[in-house]
Amino acid sequence: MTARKPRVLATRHFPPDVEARLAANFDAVLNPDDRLFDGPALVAAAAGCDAIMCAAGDVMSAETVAALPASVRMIATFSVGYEHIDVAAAARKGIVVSNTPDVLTDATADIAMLCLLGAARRAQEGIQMLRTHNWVGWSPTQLMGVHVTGKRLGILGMGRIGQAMADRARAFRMQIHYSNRTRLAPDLEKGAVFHADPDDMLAHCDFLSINAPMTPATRKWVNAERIAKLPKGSVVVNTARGGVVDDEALIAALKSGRLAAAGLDVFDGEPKIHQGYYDLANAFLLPHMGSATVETRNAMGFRALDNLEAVLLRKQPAPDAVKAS
Ligand code: 8YV
Repeated sequence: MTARKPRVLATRHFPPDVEARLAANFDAVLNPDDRLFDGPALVAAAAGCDAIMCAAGDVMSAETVAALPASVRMIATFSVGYEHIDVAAAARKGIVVSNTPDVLTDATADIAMLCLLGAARRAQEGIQMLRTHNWVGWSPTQLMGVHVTGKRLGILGMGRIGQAMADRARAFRMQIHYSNRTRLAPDLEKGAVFHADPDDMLAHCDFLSINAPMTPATRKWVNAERIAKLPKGSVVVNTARGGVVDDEALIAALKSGRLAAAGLDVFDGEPKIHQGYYDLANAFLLPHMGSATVETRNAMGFRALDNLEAVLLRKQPAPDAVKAS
């Protein structure tokens, strides 16, 4: 008799190569229509499942995790961020939680640089002018933006993505400042200026890039008080989590000209983003595309599967198990 394959619920429609491997190795419950599950629907869909492969939009609150069927032994999220999962609640039920670090570092740092450049160089306004047939020709004062080369970039959160962002910015001869829970070793720091207190970094930021995870400590970290510490005319970039920014404060600073521009790929409460952003010409906005390359999304899926296979097929620890922060 052949052993039953562990059953895995895929909460989203994942890339074809990822779903093919999922279906080959597990009894896969797929979601080809990519319908979104709320908590109760997710609990119902997980009936009889050994594990759940989810993504960042799936809110796994303590309540939802507590209500999951006892058969669920693992939650593998198709993301590096895992603030959508109550990891402590999962641990209480003996559920292993894994994420997908490393594989989306470059793609996300690329989008961070795109946001930085797009915001600084008024790409949003230029595209709009051209596509609405309002470009009447070149003019000496048209769409003058903020110069990037040689400016100071402050990075909040110097993990993998922050470091990859710094490497890209160095090619623009930017001077890197950073703040991180721990100071990096010199070979990783590469001459960047460390600020033990992130508030002390703000005065040195012509550009501020948020690359820190969403935690209770970073919730609405970019607020009115901190924006006031940035040099006038600086640019804020966020490719981490929308909740790290106080939208009201950022929008007010963009409106008043206190900040020159913002480049944002992530939003609090996305996809229902603050209405104020739509009215701002100086906000370069993307719909959470940080990891959206074929190679990266496949790598994320394979990394989630590496974890599922280790735990469910080989009875080994999850290589990317995460703990409650
Ligand atoms: C993912 C991300 O695409 O991995 C993350 O944490 O923010 C994104 O790049 C998304 O979260 C999918 O789950």
